[in-house]
Amino acid sequence: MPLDTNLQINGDRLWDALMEMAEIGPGVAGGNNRQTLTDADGEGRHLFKRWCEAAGLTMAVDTMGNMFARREGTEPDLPPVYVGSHLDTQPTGGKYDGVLGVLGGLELVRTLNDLDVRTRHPIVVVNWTNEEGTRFAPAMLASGVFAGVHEEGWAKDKVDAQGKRFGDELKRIGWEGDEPVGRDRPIKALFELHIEQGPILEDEGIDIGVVTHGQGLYWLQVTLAGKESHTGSTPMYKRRNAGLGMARVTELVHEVAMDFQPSAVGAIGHVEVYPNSRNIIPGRCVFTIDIRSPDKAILDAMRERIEDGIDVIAEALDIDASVDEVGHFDPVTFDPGCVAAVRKAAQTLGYTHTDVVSGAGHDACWINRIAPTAMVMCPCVDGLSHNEAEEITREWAAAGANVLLHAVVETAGVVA
Ligand code: HGY
Ligand code: MN
Ligand code: MN
Repeated sequence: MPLDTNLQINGDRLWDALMEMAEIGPGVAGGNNRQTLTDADGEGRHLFKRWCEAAGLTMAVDTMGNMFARREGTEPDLPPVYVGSHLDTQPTGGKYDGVLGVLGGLELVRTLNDLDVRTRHPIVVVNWTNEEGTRFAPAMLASGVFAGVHEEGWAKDKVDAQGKRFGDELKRIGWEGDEPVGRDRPIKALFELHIEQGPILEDEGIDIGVVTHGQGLYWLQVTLAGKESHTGSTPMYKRRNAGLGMARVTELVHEVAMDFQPSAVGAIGHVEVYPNSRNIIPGRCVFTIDIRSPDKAILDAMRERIEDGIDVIAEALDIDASVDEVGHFDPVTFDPGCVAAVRKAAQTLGYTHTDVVSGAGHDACWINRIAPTAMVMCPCVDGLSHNEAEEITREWAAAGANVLLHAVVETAGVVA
């Protein structure tokens, strides 16, 4: 039974929730710095929990801090339909990356409550811990443990730049739950609403992205070791300059990505230079290469070209090089049935829509390995994200949440 197109979320209430959440962990330029397992993350979790409980949901938290807010179905034993994303942000993040997916899920529940719509399957709204992977690599860490990709102890031993351990920080903010992660949580399907974080939808004037695939990714942490020495008195021929090596690897990553256009991207976003003194030639540089492609063969070919190139650069500069894989997932093909539900919802509601490949990684990419999963995307201004100036319109937020609502409720089954 197709849902009535009048079944729509309350766009103002969703927008108000987004703005209220954005007040927690504010950035310095209008965005957010609510990094995972910080006090601000803890505060945002408490706000989300209060809202969920006020909406009649029961909250469970697992041992990785993943939050599951359940709306009962008329058939409680049926596997729930999950909807959600992440509340943690980049250090200079926007107000909508991840947050729109979590609060769009909450708004979906609030709307069903308003209209007293019951579904056969329960609905669970999720906040996944540490999607961003900035403070603790890799990204999508807790959804990865939930999906059985990472081992829990390995994840909890991850440390941040100050040497603080993930497991200790989770305890410190009081959000280590008692539910064993990943166990006894059957999933009928999962839908994640997310801003596109790219320019396609806005450039083409399209309301909704029906996400059919996601790019694959490698995060390669490189350590180049040369020799610290005086920038003034060391002759050029005697230098073992790790900083020069890092510059050449940066250029190499860009060149390799450009060689595989249009199906590749590459950059280095994280850099540590030692001893980082104005008049000492860098003795050691540690940095992370981020390469991505929707094509696994291209992704692997890029990695091989870059690793071979690093050896050549190290040899030429008489420095030592080591490469550690600190993040990886293969390109993702989302569940055709769930993707069709998203497409049908957009059609029913009369939104313009197009199939897209997600450039960014998402928790849905891991959950797709264990349950039927799909994503809904809305445009963002100038395709900008991972920048405090990240912006969307109320209309885009509402359209995305309405498509999410219809896809989820169709899948969960409405009880007349
Ligand atoms: O890196 C990503 O794609 C995601 O934003 N964590
Ligand atoms: Mn995100
Ligand atoms: Mn992000």
